[in-house]
Amino acid sequence: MSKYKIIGPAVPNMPWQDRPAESKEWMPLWRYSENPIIGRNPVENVARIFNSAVIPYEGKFIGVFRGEQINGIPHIYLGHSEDAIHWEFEKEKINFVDEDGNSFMPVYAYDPRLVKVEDTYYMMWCQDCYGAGIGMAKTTDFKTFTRIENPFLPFNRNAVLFPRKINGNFMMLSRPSDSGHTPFGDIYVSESPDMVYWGKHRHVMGKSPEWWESVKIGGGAAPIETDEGWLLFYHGVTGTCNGLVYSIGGAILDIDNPSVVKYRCENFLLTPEEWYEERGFVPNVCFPCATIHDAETGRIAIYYGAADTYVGLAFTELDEVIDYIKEHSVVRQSDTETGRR
Ligand code: BMA
Repeated sequence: MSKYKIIGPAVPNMPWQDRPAESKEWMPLWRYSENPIIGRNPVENVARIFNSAVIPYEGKFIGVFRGEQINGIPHIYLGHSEDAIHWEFEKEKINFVDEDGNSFMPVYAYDPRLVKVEDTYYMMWCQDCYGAGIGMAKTTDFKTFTRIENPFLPFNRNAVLFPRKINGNFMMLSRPSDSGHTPFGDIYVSESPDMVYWGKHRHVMGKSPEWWESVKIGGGAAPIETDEGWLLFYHGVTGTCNGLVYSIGGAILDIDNPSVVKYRCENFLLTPEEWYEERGFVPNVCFPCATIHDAETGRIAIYYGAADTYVGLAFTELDEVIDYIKEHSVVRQSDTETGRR
């Protein structure tokens, strides 16, 4: 009998691997043994795919992938998969259109997230907005991607939509900061009745004194609805004499007021340890952008970019990860002082 419940559909064909015997049982996540699931030069003229989002679609899986072209400029590529592990990519980057169907491409696009709300799939990414800003598009068929209004002023990154409206409004996490290699950043939440006008901006949680997330944090995968609250996998960044290190953290937000942090794990859930996380275009990066999860079994697969070069897959189970977050939870005043109550 499971202790906690994922609220959502069953995904019986989701990727899964039991915890391997050699994995430390006190660690809440374990890696897929065949990582990385996407290697170098995966598409003609694309050197690396990483920081990407996937979702169940018509009994199979579909995803939006950050493809670093061989001119160094990132764009988003569509991928299809039967098992959410082996991916086939379309050769051409996604051609975004405006509402009249005319091509409307961002100058660059990276770190996409993909979230279904009701019958529509929304994609959000980081793009040029005279500095780093958030771009958004919607699709219902993964053939036409229509851009919608930019939700926030620059500078901002890591926009992550909640998978359903809350109190009648769309809700989205984001991480306002400055342009360039942002030296600071907390997670905020904003609301919109129509995906055009966003407001009621609230602080959710800040960087913390815990060293692994002491520089900045940012939303990762779309929050998972559970009977304990919204389970959020996010990234936390530390600074070293040799550059930044990105790890995966976990928190649980209030189900009706997600600006309120119920539990926040003081330990990272996953940090760069494997060669594909430590070695690549940017070393020491684990950057979560999506999960696939099954309400029937409580299984969760986390997709994360590794070293700005590869895509890795890690697994956990709902009971295990929630208990771990609760047992190691430290919620500080900076996570609550301006939270909506
Ligand atoms: C961040 C983003 C991510 C990237 C990370 C590490 O600022 O640009 O796309 O994975 O840096 O380079």
